[in-house]
Amino acid sequence: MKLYYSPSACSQAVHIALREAGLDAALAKVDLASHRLEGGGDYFAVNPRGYVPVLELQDGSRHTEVAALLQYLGDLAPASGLMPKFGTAQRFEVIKWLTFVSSEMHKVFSPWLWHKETADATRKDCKDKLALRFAELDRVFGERQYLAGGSFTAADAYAFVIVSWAPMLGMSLKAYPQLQAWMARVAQRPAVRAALVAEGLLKD
Ligand SMILES: N[C@@H](CCC(=O)N[C@@H](CS)C(=O)NCC(=O)O)C(=O)O
Repeated sequence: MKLYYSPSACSQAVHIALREAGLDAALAKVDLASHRLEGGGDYFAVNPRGYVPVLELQDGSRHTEVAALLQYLGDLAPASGLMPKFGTAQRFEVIKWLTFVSSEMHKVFSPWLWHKETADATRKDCKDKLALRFAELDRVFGERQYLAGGSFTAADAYAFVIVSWAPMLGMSLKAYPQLQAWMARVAQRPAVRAALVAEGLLKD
């Protein structure tokens, strides 16, 4: 497999899942400002949308959408616990949170808050909405250790990356102590640390 990624981008959730699942993948770094591949090449030729992540499988097929990729990888490695067994209430819970993170958080941050040309009113609306989401997660983590219950799943990998963008956009997490404690718990996982080191964001 090959993962097209950019450091700190949402592709990091897939990167973390690969490592949690113990699956081998080559990494291809993309510069999202220029949409060029490290070492040369037009990234639009890989993904006409210009987005990371793209996961390339052994057969050469290329696949997108963080929430779908996380489910695929979790299913390849059932022992990882990333995706609970098909048909269980636990799996339903994980899929629910993956969808929530994708539609209610990821796409509120991105593209709006990353683009300098976003109007102040839009920026404020996005930040207000995200503050509500952080408060909700803070309440959730007051009751459970991880998003879908007592153990780390694909939903935590996704939420971790998206919440980690908050400080980069001037949003403090100080008002959400349970959310901060969960971030610290996830950040300590060996697979998460390894992904951050490989992306050049953390020293070994
Ligand atoms: N729906 C896509 C969204 C992916 C996405 O938003 N990727 C961002 C980085 S987090 C990106 O590559 N942006 C580059 C651009 O806007 O050109 C998914 O879930 O994979």
